[in-house]
Amino acid sequence: MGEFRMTTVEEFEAATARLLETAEKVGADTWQLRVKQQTPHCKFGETGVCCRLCSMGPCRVTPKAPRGICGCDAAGIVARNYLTFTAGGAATHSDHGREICHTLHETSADGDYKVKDPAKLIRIAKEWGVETEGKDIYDLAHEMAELALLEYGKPFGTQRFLKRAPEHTQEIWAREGIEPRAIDREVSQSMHMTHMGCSSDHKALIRHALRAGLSDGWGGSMMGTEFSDVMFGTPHEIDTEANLGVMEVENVNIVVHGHDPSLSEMICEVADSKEMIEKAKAVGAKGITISGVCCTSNEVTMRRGIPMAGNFLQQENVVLTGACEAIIVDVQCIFPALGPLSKCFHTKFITTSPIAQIPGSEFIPFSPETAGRDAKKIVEMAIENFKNRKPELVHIPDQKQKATVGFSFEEIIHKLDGVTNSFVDKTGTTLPLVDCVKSGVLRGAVAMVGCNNPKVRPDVAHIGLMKKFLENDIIVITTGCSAQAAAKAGLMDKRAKDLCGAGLKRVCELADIPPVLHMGSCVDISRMMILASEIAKDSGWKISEIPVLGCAPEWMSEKAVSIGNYVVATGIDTYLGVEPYATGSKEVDELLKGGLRDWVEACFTVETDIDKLGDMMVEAIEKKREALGI
Ligand code: MSK
Repeated sequence: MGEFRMTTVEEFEAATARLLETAEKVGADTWQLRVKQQTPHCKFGETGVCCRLCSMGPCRVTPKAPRGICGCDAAGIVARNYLTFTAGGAATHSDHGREICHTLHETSADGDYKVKDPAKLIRIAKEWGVETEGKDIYDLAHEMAELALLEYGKPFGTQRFLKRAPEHTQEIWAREGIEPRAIDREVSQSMHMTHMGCSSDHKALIRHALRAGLSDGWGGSMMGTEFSDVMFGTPHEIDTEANLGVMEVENVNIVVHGHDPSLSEMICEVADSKEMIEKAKAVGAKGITISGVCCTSNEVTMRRGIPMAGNFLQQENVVLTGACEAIIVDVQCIFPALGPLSKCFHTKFITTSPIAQIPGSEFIPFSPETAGRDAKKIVEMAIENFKNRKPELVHIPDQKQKATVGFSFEEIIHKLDGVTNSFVDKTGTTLPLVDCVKSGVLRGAVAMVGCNNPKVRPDVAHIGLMKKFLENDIIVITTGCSAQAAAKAGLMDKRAKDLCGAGLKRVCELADIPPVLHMGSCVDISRMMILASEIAKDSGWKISEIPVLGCAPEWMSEKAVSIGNYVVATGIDTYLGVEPYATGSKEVDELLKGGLRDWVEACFTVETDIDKLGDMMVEAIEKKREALGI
């Protein structure tokens, strides 16, 4: 297997420093420079007390001026801002889910999009009470797509997937009045509540933030994940690599970035064709390398083993290599900076969605109806661009790690079945895992998610915390840019088991898994909700009693706040390394960091000292064990 060595954050930084020299040479602007220009940040904004919801203001609340012109106090202003932030995230994730449902509606036996996991489609159809017997799989796919789309705007009832949660959790949601109804309704009501002259009661606003978040996690995101699996395949264990060294100097390099797999799946299909490889050879390249950034990368790595070039704060680095023929983006987390930056190189910056149109890009609208043709056009543009490289600017850092990925909920269960005989005699459940936790072989689990944020030294929090958890026999499941940080460091290499305590190391050996399990993209945090629910049902514990915690140490986006809300509302204590803009109101701050426990049995903890955050989490897991008497 060879000797294993982690890549350190210092080594990441040295690679970035070398790329920044190229940036300086070509006069490119980078986020490192812009952070300096934007620091210090506005304190009113940072604490959430700036209100610009009407044109009487903007009002900024201070001890001397404790109310806005309309009379709203700090608690009302902070809570309104928190709710609009959440609604932005819920809308974004859910709209991604909606696009997936539309793509499902386009599937056909001879079309660009097919049903790759019919068993999963049938399983969900039965769960939703849809007759499946004797139905053509594509008729069923279209029927399910229509039903799924109705989840966005149905006039009555609540989200269909809520029934997947344990009864106790469903009772809490009903008791607290936070069961999400139609997804668009929860987002729309958020905007209505925060409009001038509507809600200023901070408790009502935060309560609705939980509901809007739940419409994302148990609605839009869950449909995004489930129907992506139906079309593109449910992920199973697969080997890949991570970090900028996955780009290959002699190949045409195409980088996919964003979130929606509909486009990237098609790009991968086309780029893999004999025709395109021949074309690449005709322009002097050896072949085509597709790699990814952010969650589009996670989607295609989970299902195809496509290598991960990097996470959020590395998106400029892929262009700075001078070896990126095209960076193709769909939606979300795309720096507008890629426009001017790509102009300093030969890189084609291609936007494809009307939702994310960016100056300095070439806009090639992509739609599920013409997917194959659109993807071909884009790949051909990248190939043609190979000859325009400026060799003097080419430098790909020699840095990459092996990673084993593809741990969907189904794959985790499959892996557990492999060790069933060692623990308990029950296949197809989470019981082997529960048994490990009960016996103390595993102390618990942490769901690590979220972005990078320049407020935290990039990747340091993700990797440092993961290492601490592994040493303490706490298994890590992860998604999003956190997953990519782990992969770049080497923590998804099975040999990383040697970094674990004796118990976790044994579990990794028996189950043949790495200690950090890649569960997918940001919408795939819904997989984590399903896992937590199944553990609760199998163990008889409430979700809030399981020694499992959520953690987003470097989060930055509205989506992350929406996620935080639904993870907490599902009963999982969640730890953040960056403050949400809520410290300007003692009432809101205390509600988020404590009061929520009375509503949903969990709350947020924020600690910007990452070492301390890790210690608090290890202690919290031990406390949960103690409370369970295990
Ligand atoms: S991509 S939301 S920076 S995790 Fe999902 Fe990464 Fe955060 Fe975007």
